[in-house]
Amino acid sequence: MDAETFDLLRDTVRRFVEERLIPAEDQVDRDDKVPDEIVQEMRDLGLFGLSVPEDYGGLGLTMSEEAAIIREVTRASVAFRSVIGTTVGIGSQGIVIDGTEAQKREWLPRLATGEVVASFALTEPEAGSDAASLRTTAVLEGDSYRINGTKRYITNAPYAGMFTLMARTDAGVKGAGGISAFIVPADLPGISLGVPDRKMGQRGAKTCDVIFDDVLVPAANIIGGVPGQGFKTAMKVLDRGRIHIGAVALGQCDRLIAMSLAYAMERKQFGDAIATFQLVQAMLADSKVDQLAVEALMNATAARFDAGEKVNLECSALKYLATEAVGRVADRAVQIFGGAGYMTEYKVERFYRDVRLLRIYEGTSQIQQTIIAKAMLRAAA
Ligand code: COS
Repeated sequence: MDAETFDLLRDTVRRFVEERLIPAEDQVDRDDKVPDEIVQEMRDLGLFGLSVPEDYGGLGLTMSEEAAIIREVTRASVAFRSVIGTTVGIGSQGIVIDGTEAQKREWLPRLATGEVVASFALTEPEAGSDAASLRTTAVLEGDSYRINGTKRYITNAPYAGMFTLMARTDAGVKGAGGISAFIVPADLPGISLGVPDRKMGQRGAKTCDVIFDDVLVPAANIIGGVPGQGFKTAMKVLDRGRIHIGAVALGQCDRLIAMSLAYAMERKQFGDAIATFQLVQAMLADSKVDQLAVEALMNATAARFDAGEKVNLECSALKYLATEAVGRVADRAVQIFGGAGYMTEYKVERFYRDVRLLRIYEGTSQIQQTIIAKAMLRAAA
């Protein structure tokens, strides 16, 4: 996208966040749902199609541009990002990265408009961090696969029109090599949803189990057409997703710092605004340093990703740095607000709970550390 059009898009999103999303945050928290009219406005703005190439009806943003837009969107409650998150990110990108031309033509245009919501189904009751141990089976019968298994904590499953599903097509291969990625339309017979999960935070973002009971999926729905490649597809999707989550953490840092500053300048104790006290200034400064460090690594990693460099170590480093940083920023925000920080009406306690998930999903901090260290050891060997 040319710079001028992109600036226009960013300004439009910024206004939408200020005028529509932030004022609706309390309602989303109360109702545990993003209002339908806001979802429609997100469709109208093209937000579901940020990462779909223009040839397939999307905006075709680069990773750097996508990260900048997601940063704007996540200056509001993360529940809004969640509406588009799986369709822009992990749910669609398997098709974009590894899909056949026919798969792209069939699915991407409807994902780009938001007509179809995509979900990513990797995690299982007994396969979380150890994704390669997943047990969902896909057994070839004629020209279809019969799929059985349960997927857990699947974001947007209640709204999904399709799942990018990882299942074991080769029972003889225990680890990553036996796994294939499938495009599974959500209306196939045999698919059912568990009850919605009750969570620590992120009210308005929906997750639940998805149960596959003798679901027949055409063999032509294997992403890229070749069985056994699904784990690698999932890893490539997650690498990219980790830049996206870095942007989510950064947007939340921006918001929390703005709230902390405003409160510190207005709240008076000992006859002065608490922002004049050096111990409060130290907390503000530490949060600014965290924000600047995340911003620098995000911009550098996204730019190198766009240049086609191999950056999986950096993707993990960014996800790790950004999500731990926003945890610290949220904790300081609660501290700066003092007693008010613990009270629901001041909102920072909600952000504090919301951002806790960022250090866990799409690969825990500990998984990122092991990915980074393994890459270092490989390079040194
Ligand atoms: N890009 C491309 N290919 C990759 C890759 C990447 N980033 N990471 C791994 N692979 C490939 C490897 O090259 C290897 O292929 P070969 O067998 O041909 O060499 C294969 O995938 C298996 O890799 P590896 O042996 O490293 O896999 P492990 O089972 O050790 O697991 C981790 C790797 C732990 C990194 C992986 O399971 C993981 O990311 N877990 C976290 C899962 C997660 O994020 N879950 C969140 C829920 S989904 S929102």
